[in-house]
Amino acid sequence: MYDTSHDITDRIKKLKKDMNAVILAHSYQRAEIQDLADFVGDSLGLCIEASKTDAETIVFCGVHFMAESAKLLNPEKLVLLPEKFAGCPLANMVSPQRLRKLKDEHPDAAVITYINSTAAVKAETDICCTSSNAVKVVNSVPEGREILFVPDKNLGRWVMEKTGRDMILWQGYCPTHHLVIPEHIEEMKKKHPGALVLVHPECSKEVADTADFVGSTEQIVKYCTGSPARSFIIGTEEGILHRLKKFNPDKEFYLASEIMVCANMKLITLESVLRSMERKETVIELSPELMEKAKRPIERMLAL
Ligand code: CIZ
Repeated sequence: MYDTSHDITDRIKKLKKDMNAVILAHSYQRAEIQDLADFVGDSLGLCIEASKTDAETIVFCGVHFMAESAKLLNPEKLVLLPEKFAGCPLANMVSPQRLRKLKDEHPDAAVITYINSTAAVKAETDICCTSSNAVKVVNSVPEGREILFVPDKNLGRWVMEKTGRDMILWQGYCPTHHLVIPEHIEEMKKKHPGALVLVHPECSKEVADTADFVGSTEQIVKYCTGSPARSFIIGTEEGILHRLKKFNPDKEFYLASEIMVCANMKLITLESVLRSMERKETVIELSPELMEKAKRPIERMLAL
């Protein structure tokens, strides 16, 4: 039993050394987890950082599909997810069986799958994308070829607008982003006149249309850090505010709506990180065949 967060943090740091581990935290994690981590960022950036280290163990503070991606890109490393029930509702809105059925109906289509998906769905995919590179990935598909875009309908619609390409959109969505409505933004604009509005492309069209900038978490951080503006209304998961404030202590950041908190992301606590490292759980295990198939669309994306 440990009394204070200070004790827990010291214990985690010792275990990290003993296990030759690296701690990765997604930008949507709790502040204390971000402060503990070796790297903080988006899911793909974190997996790439991990592959550059000589760590033997990756403790992935994020949700299940992210830890799977870390395993795909670091097959020889032990990957631990501190909370086994930290899932992603968006990733769970598509199954490989249902995707195979849609592919059967569109046998010539290219399948583009958002990184927010399970390894089993990635295995059914031609190429992956992130919210940072989705436009580039869609533009890489030859004109005239049909595209199935999976699973986020909001990101897909936004990319359609940006590229002028028509796509068949899987009807999935991230509840944390999709449930925000323009009235939330209007209310925040009234409270904070002059603040710029930045939202994630997982938000609905109605919300994206109210924004000064639409982009991924990394693009939002870059935009705010480089902007001469002093205050910002942020339409993505609450955890990003910690990073934004850290990089920009003299600027003001306001969450677009108090509903933008992902309960799955917040399952991970200092206590669960410690428990996970002590007990070596939950280990991410994928069969060699699945790894082989699911890695290919990520490699294609990275090669672009
Ligand atoms: O790719 C990620 O990590 C997510 C979930 C969103 C983003 O925009 O970074």
